[in-house]
Amino acid sequence: MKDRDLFERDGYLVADLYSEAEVARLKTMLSRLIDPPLRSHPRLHVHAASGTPLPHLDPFNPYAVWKIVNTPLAGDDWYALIHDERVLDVVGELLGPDINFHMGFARLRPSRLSAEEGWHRDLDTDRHTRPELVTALVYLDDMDAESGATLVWPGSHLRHESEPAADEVVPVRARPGSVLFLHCLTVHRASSNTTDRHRSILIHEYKSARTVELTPNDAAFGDLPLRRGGRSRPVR
Ligand SMILES: O=C(O)CCC(=O)C(=O)O
Repeated sequence: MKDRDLFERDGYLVADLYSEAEVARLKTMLSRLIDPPLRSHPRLHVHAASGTPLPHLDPFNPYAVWKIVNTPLAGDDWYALIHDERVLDVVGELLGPDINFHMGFARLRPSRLSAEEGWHRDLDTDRHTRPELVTALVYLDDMDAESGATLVWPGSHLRHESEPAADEVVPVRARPGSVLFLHCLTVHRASSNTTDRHRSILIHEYKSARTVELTPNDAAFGDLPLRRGGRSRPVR
């Protein structure tokens, strides 16, 4: 089945896009933001649960950072990441040739941190005139049911209900470097990390150029044009 058909049926799609070496580089970039938490830019928000390092709990993430908002502002390498052609090719297949950026952030789940966020659709918070947004979640760690896999309700982008029954939920099992492409109407949630292993996800939201935002937010690169007519805008 073609990517687009799968996406239209299930409301999500998983693709292995980043190599082991690329994931190692992304983790180094992430480590520079969180250890210690970077406070160099007023619109790059690094949310840490601890003011002092607790390396015995999570050596990769000693300050228990759980969210970073506006990651594309963190440096040129972070900005380049939102232009990744492999990601844009998939997004283009799902949304069409004219693509804008919406926002970028990271969700980290230090070991033993429970997930507070409930079932939701991204369009509920990122309100737009048309449901033409796709969220790309780049997994940097092995994800399984115990380490805080993202839980999705397949097909829920075509339904009105907002919570699945237990047997309708699928945990997204992914390897480091996998990318989950999620329709903005697909019901999903994070789950708790009950292991000793750290788990991080970089999250980039893309949208078609014709959907218009209804809830203004302070996303650093909201509405940045990325592709027109299927061609990327050059970054110099
Ligand atoms: O952390 C996850 O697994 C999912 C993140 C999520 O649901 C979101 O940021 O909207």
